[in-house]
Amino acid sequence: MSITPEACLEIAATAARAAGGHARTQRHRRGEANQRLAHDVKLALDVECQGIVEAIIRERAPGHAILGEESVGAAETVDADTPLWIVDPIDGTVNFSHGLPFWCCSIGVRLGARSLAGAVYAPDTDELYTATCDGPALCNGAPLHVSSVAAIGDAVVMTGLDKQLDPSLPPFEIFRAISVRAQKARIIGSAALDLCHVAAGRADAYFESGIYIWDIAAAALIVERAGGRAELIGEMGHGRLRFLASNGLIHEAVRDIVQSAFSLQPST
Ligand code: LIP
Repeated sequence: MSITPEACLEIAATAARAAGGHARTQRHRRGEANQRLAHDVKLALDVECQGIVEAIIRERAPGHAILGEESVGAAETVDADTPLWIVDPIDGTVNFSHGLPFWCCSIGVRLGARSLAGAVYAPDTDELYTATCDGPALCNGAPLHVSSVAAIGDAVVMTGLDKQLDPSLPPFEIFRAISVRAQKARIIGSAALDLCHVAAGRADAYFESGIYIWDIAAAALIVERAGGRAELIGEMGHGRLRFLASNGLIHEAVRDIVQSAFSLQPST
């Protein structure tokens, strides 16, 4: 199934803008919840936005596979020749549900293990972050580049707290360990936006444990194409991931911090 990365990006950007625009204009309905969990919420608008993205992909890229946060399980048996569209219709759902501006629509496209394109649209700032596997990382058309911060003590490190939060488990330890060593640790509650901030050089690294592929599929490519580094550190089962991205210069330092906090074996 042949499609160029540029064509994927055009579709992903169109779909991200359409879904993000729908959520923005319908934000007065942000309290409509299908399900409320201890540390998460499933919004009616999340499902609607997923539907908007899927309709655009199915029309413009028929036969491609789709894996979405709100349509999980639909794309578990994808062959290596079929592009997979990985969708988080509203990343930062809890922020959105409270009216905080840190949320976005994230769409990544992969062929096998290779990322072809990614688009992240942040409606409240009207910022569209994009990249293809062979093109530059851009924000609203302007080139992005990671920071040149080389010392962990000068770094801002974005992180997040696992949805399946248990105060006795490591996320608080991770936050403490990063806070002690970095200039600042920050939690804004949208993994895709965290990664875009790394790509834009506003933050220097991002680490989170317990996220899913749809949180990072688009923006990890954007970090890499902005000159940074993205690394899957571990898989926790049930699709949950430990993921690190950085400007490249402080990558090992952050990895050492989180691995010692988790008592993991160093990766090879
Ligand atoms: C969220 C992430 C956030 C993380 C949350 C959650 P959602 O995605 O982007 O950074 O801390 O646990 O995964 O659920 O809003 O799409």
